[in-house]
Amino acid sequence: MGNGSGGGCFHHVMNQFLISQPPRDGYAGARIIVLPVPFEASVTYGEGTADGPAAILKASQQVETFDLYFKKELPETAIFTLPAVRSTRHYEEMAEMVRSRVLEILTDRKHPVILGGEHSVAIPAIEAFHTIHPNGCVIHFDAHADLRDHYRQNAWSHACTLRRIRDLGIQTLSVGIRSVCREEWDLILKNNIPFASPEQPDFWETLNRHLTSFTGPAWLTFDVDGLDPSVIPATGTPEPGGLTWQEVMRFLDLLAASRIRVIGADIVELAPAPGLHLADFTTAKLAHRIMIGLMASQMN
Ligand SMILES: [Mn+2]
Repeated sequence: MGNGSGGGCFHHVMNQFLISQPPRDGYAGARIIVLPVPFEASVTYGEGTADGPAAILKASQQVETFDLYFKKELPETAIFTLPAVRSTRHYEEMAEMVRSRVLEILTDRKHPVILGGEHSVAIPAIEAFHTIHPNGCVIHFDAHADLRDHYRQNAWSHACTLRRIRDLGIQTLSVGIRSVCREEWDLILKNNIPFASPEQPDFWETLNRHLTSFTGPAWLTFDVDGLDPSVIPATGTPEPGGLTWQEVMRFLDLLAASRIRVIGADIVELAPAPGLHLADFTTAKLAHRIMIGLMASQMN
């Protein structure tokens, strides 16, 4: 296991997103609250997602605060990063901490942005979102359907994330999917689960049609393996045929132009690897784009 974001000997590691020092007005003055969750328990292939949050925070120091794509810059006080949740390998222990933090952030009418960690960190965050926004929906970006009921006897595996979210009765839209098992495919057809796959020729048309049928507050759960592994090679379960960086920008654009208001987000499954710091930087830039493109417009 790597050093994660814990460990007393890593005080020099930057602990704020984008900036080196906490903003002047701290949590109270910020509208976007970053919560690092270095949780990794159900890894099935490559390891290392526990090191994701620290790597993203470190790489974010290199991200330009002015965003050329959306031609916007957030005020210096807009983003505040909380200390990482305590490291544990027990799902329920992590879930309890994430659920209560996210509930508090949403109650304070701020935007939570979780940095994972494996994908299961999204479940308690979305439970909290669902409590505050019972009519809200979930936009799910991923290479994998994550609809298995169990995986290796574990109902809280990263392979079951969307299944657990749908168990809450939340409307979902999966984007980027290109790996589905037979059980998942049967479930998609039986329950008419909305998805858009880059393996299908009408991907953009399908995505657009679904996006226009969704309204209201949303949680964006963003697995970086939805991008092509040539863009983000440092992830546990890479899958060829993913979206390019430009295509993800187009997706964010469509989302921003829709009637969906993204309230909170998680960015998960980065598994930093030596020599692949481009993946850390790309993930940090992506997290910033999500804040600028989808959340800043709701701030005044
Ligand atoms: Mn995935």
